[in-house]
Amino acid sequence: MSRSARAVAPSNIALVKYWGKRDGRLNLPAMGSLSVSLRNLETQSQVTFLDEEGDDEIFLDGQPVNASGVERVGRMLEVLRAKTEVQGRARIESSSNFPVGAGIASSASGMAAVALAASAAAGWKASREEVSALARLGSGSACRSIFGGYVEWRKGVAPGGEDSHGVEVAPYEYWELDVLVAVVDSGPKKISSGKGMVQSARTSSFYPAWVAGNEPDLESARTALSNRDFEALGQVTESSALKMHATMMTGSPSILYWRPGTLEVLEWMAELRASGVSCFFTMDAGPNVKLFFPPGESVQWQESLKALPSVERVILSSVGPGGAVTSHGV
Ligand code: 2P0
Repeated sequence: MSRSARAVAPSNIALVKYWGKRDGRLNLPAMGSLSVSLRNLETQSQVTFLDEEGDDEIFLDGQPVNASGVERVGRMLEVLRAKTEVQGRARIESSSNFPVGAGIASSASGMAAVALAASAAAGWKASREEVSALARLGSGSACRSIFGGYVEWRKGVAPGGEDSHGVEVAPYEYWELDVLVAVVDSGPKKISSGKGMVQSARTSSFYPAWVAGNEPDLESARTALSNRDFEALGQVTESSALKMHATMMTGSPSILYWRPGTLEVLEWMAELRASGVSCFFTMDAGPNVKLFFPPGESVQWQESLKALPSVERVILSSVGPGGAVTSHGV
């Protein structure tokens, strides 16, 4: 008797970033992070456990996933097979509604959707925190996409990672900030986040300062969030993104994810802010820029952002809900 379930999970963008691991196999972070889940940027996943032996089959947007994807999903399935009765091979079909591998946290939403659907299909009676820790095995930042709104991923201390999972610190309704994603390059990135962060930790002389600044940044972000202080949240968010990119750039070999379009968008935003508009930016391990605005205030800037020569497209988003199982059957 095959069992299947379907789930959806959002992408997320960190305000206070994760960049460095204390355990690569379990994706245990060297620091905490705080993100928002993004509306309109999501992955749907259908997971079926079949009554037959054999290799798992994993597709993303109709194409078989690469070896790294198979290995990462395999880590989650191995845990589920150990915790439940389910034994047969899995068939997984996912689809995302945004560019994959371009620094819009596609692995976060993809792995979170698989973790939710696979847990439900396997009949695992788990808390959302346990599903979040499972998603972390697929991709570190995926543990945050299980939840909606403002999500903190605590570093944790347990060697097995049981306490290293997402925690919803405020629901999206608390402060529904607008987000414009300026896509300046939708191609896949040349170096994965996983490899990049190992390289930064090993070789950047900035890395110790980056780690030391994490707890003060988290504290500033928590305070800004509890006061709904847009400017203070913007300051810590931009600082965390720039320190992370400085750490990447100063490793050996240097990693530079930025493209000319990245700077074009940053300059556009600086001019907007100089004219009195409230906004701030962040970026992930990629060239695309995410711009934050107070609730309901982004749409009027969408067209002029889209008109920049290097902007391929603009995605309208906001702080939104978390992942969910959408159907469940035998
Ligand atoms: C973050 N990023 O906090 C940071 C900021 C990218 C830049 O987490 O190896 O796909 O699976 O743990 O989570 C992207 O890295 O890396 C990421 P793994 P992951 O959102």
